[in-house]
Formats: sequence, C-alpha cells, structure tokens
Amino acid sequence: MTILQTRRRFLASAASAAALGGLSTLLPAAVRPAWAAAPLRLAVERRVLEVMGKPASVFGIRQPDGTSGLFLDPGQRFLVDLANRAGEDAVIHWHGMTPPYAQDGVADANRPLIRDGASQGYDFEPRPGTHWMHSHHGLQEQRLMAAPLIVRTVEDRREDAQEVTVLLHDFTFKDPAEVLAGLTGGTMNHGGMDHGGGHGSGHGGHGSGHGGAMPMMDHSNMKGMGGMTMAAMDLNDVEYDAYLANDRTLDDPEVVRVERGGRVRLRLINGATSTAFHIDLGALDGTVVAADGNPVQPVSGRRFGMVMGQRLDILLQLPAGGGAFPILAQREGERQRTGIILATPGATVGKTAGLADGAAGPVDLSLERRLTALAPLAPRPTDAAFTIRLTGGMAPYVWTIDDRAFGEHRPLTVRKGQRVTVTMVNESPMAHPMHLHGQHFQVTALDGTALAGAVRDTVLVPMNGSATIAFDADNPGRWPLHCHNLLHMATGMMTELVCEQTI
Ligand SMILES: [Cu+2]
Repeated sequence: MTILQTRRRFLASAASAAALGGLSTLLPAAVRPAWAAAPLRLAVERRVLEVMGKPASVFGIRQPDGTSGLFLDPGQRFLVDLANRAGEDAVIHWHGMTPPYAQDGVADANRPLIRDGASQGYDFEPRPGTHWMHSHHGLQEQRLMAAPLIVRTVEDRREDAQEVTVLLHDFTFKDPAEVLAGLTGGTMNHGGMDHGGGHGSGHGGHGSGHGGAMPMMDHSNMKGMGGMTMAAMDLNDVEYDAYLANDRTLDDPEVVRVERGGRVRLRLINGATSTAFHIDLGALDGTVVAADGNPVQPVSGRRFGMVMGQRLDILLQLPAGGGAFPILAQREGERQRTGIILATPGATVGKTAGLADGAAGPVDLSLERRLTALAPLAPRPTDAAFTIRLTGGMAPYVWTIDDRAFGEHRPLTVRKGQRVTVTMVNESPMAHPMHLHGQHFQVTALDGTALAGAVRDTVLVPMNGSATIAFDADNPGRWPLHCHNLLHMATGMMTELVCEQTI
C-alpha cells in the first residue's frame, strides 16, 4: 500500500473510525496540548546485536537512556511519544493493553502506519501486569522489534520480591522475508498483516481433507525450508540460528545478581515469532501467580509451557545458602534452549549448555488446565456465540480461519456490552497460539471440557484440540483475532472481532 493510498483511506474512513471511538485521542506528538504532563519517550531504532560472535542488524524499542521497553509504576498513565527511527514505516502494538481502538498499534484502513521519521502520541490507562510491545507490520517482529511493557501494581511493590524480566525470542541471521519465501515457495505477498495488503495466493484449494493429519509432502517441497526436518515439522516451521533471552544466548547469558534467601518475581515474555518454550526452573520450585498479566490461583512446579505472545509471572524463593540458578527456556520438540542465570554474591557461575540432554515434547494445555482466574468473569448468559475453525497447512504454506485468509475473512460482529464466546477448533496440522486484541478473555473450556480458567489474551489451541474463550465486549473497534505465530499470521490466519457501539 502506498502512503497516498493510506492517507486517502485514512481520511475517507475517519468518520467511521470516530464512530468506533477513540480517534480523537490519536494525536501526532506535536499537537498534544502544552498543559499535558511530559510524555515518556520511546524510539524504534536499528541496532547491531552480536549473536554467537557475529553482528546482526536488528531493531529495538528503547527509551533515551537505552532501557528496552517501558516499566510503569502503580498509577502511572500510559503517556508515550513513540518516534519511528527504524528507517522504514512501522507500527507498535501494545500487547496486553486494552486501549481505545485508535491507539492499539495496528495499521488498517482507519489507522495509518507511523512513517519513518515521524512520531505518534499515546495516552490511556494502562492495564497492570507483565505485557510487551512489538511491531504489527510485515515481518519486523522477527528482527526483534519487540520489548517488555511492565505495569506494576501496589501489590507488586508490597510483596518484597526482586523483579526480573525476561524477553524470549527466536533469531535468524537470514532476512525474514527469505525465511517466509522458503516456506511458501516464494508465492506469498507477505503484506497480509495490514488491512488492504496482499494475503497471498493459492488459498482456496485446500478447504478440507487435512483433518488433523499431516499434509503429504514430497522431498522437493522440503528443499529451501530452512533446514526443517520431517521429525520436527509438526511442531516447528523454521530452524533458527539462536534463541535469545534478553538479547543473549547461553554462550554469554545475562547474569542477574540476587540475594541469598531472597524472593524473585520472574516476568517471562515469550516474544518469539515461531517458537513455543518450556520454562525450566532447574532446582528451584516456582509458583505461577499471573498469566498474561492477570492474577491466577498459585500453581507450583518447575516446568511450565508458554506459547508465543504469552506471559507468565513466577515467584521464586531462593535458598538461604545461595548459588547460581539457571532459568531456562527450551524450544518445544527440540534440544535448543536459552535463558538467564540468577546468581547470589560470590556464587560460581558455571557454563550452561545451549543444548539440553534430550528433546522437549510439545507445549500442551497441562498448565492451562491448572490455571484459575483470581478475578473471573461474572456469571451471565451468553449473547453471542461463535465457532471458528483453524485451517490451512504446510503445502501450500497458507494458514487460515474457516478456510479463509485475512482479507477474505468473515468478521465476528458483536455489540458493545454483549457477553461473547468464541470456540476455536483446530483442524489444521499445527498448534496455534490465538491472540485477541482489545480485551482480555477468560478460558472457559478446553477440548470441550468446561473450566473456570485464566483470564488472558493469548491461548494455545493444540492440533486436534479446541479452546473456548468468553469476554464482555466493552471496547468498540475492529480487533484482530489471530495466530501469534508470525508466519501463520502473515500468510492469513487472522480475522476480526468487530465490536459495534450502539447509540
Ligand atoms: Cu498458527
């Protein structure tokens, strides 16, 4: 889409956007009234990151002092000026926030991209918890256009635990467009993330028949698919060069100083584009206390799965004797892992291998089934119930919803105030982490079994599985509902929840 088209469409649809609410709060930085409080400053920038001794050109989202992302204190407003110095157009989605539609950080017919060199202002009430920010344009997220977005609460402050934030990522030295072209055979226009962008060719010929079985693939199709192996292909599409925790591999991990006998609150963010991780706390017992920023009944353990887009807050009690404690994240289906090291003063920090002894199994719903929201939805009858099927497959590499790629999708339309349920049935040959913008939801059934699950914004729908989510539609707008595997979203696995304001 050209800038001219974007502008024309923006102007033409300004009235409808205003009807959806919030457009008046989307102000270029320069037009904010002088009496307003000073905004926090963030910039999307290019930077050089050394990965395994080799330099790589990536993006970052940083404050003027170099801090990656934002850490807001209790009661602090999300008042931000975002400068785009990426060298290309961009847009940053505030993943986990529930702002007015205009400020969600997604480009569409009503909301333009931030042009290179321009700034954009944001002003809304943030949602407490562990969240993150990332590009919602093209494949920029694969090149680390992502950062933490932490909103602390008064209770966090009282709990006397050291906050340790870890952003996980998967990394390739390749151009992400090349990686995607290797998967699609080069037939994709990967502009599918933005409304009006291309959404690929070749969809439509694969309507049924996968039914949960692996699609047939011959070896000529396997070439150029990023080294993918037959054994791994139902779990992982892409062979990455490295897995990062706060930008670093286990060759040279971040070592966080902690106190003997101290308490730690891990804020873990799976910011990977195409990798589900098993969190491995090693010798430490952990307690999950929040999912996607929302408090849950405590769940204890040492291994927890988390899929792309999800966050987990885990409380740790360190032993009085101290020591060094690797906090690891192992890729599902593989031996590769990344992580950080918690170390008390004087502890010897040994080397942790980047490969685990054995391959991890798939991330499944075992943790999800144990999660219970501390603040569940109030009981009330459902006003609008939808069932959508997650469809598509590897050959051709097109991922869809109800056999439709984004652009040909059928939006789920609701009215403001309605109690809505969406059942997502996975008929495709891979798992999908499904993310809804604009509101958090409660997980109310998994594989058809009812539960009073976590309130969150991203839920795993495994192969052959289903998940039902429920929420009260209280935020007018056109909200993306999509797979958080970037390559699946880019090839079409996205629809919209349209929440209409009735006057
Ligand atoms: Cu997916």
